[in-house]
Amino acid sequence: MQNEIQENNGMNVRARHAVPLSDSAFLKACRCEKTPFVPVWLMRQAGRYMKDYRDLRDKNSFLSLCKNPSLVAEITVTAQEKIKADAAILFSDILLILEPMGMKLEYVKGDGPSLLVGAHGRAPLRSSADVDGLKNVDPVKSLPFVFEGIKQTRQRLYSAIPLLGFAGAPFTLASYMIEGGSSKDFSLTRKFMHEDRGRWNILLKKLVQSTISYLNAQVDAGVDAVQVFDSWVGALSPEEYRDFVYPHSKELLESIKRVPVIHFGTKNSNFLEMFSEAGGQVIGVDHRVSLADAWKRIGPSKAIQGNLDPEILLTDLATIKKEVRRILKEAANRPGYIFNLGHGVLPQTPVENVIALVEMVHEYTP
Ligand code: 1CP
Repeated sequence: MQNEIQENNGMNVRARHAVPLSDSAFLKACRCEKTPFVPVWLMRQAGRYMKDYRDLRDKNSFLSLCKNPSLVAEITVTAQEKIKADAAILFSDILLILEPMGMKLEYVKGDGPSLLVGAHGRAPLRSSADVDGLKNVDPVKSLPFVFEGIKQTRQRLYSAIPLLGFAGAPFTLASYMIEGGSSKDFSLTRKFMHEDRGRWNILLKKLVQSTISYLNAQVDAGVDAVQVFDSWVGALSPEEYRDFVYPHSKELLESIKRVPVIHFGTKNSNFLEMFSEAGGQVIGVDHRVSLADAWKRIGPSKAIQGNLDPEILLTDLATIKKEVRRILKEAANRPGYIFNLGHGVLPQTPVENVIALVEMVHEYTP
């Protein structure tokens, strides 16, 4: 079984990665170059669906895992090796940067993240004074565990596997600060935005400045590409995206120059062109848009990443295979394609299905 798994597509795992890192299928696809197989990795590939992670999590809080570079490296590398993904993503979280900006960050069991203003957590971000009080982050000083985690991961990861760093996009980060945590309708965020455009712009500028320093410091520490997650941008109308978010995302995305940038969003298919224009060499699309349509609208100069519905991984292997084939057919051997999900792996996903999915993508490739 193991041999069978390793030798799909006439290539064993070593052969697949017996190239210098810069010629890895993932980095080639980011540059829209032809690849010998379709590279695949999964958002949230290191996480609660994996027993190895749950075992570590039983003994440690989520934040203490994120702040321990040796465990960060272990979780990142274990996930990549277990599922044989063609890239690893650093184990961390988009919300960590909000702590040194002056927010109290907690992960409450069952309720998700909580974000409140001030060291003692007064209330969610609401006023101009709250915005004015936010600090610009010097990431090397305030998030040293992230960069040490990158260095240790790079040492432990197979040398030809690219390592991705990441950050939240300014809209998605602002939404957690204003809502005080996760949200379904983002109504407080949109109210905040419409009520006082000046205050909104100051907030987003602060987030952009800190995130530029943060991502550049990740590149200095050794990541090979970065992904910017605008996970909740689909809450906006096209006009709201254009007026309140696009200029800020553009400034962030254009400021990261040394590695490929993946710009990911969900539920944004009615303003995908604008989202793509904001920046990123690779556009991450969700499962609510077809790849063929996304390509027409994004154009041939950018690579595309996506877009299997994560719920499909909760079904059976035959269904997964059917969907994988459909998506790969739509990708049609186009250079500049990275297989991924439309959003992150769900916690209840069977790990065998994830392993099988990666194999199916590798096998299918002509
Ligand atoms: O309880 C636990 O064990 C914590 C669960 C967990 C994990 C494993 C959280 C809390 N974050 C993470 C890791 C994480 N988060 C990674 C690295 C692992 C990997 O991808 O393999 C990454 C890239 C993220 C990014 C992240 N965090 C995003 C963007 C991706 C997405 O899913 O849209 C978002 C929105 C967050 C916020 C967050 N972190 C954690 C929770 C519960 C939430 C809230 C999610 C929500 O609002 O629905």
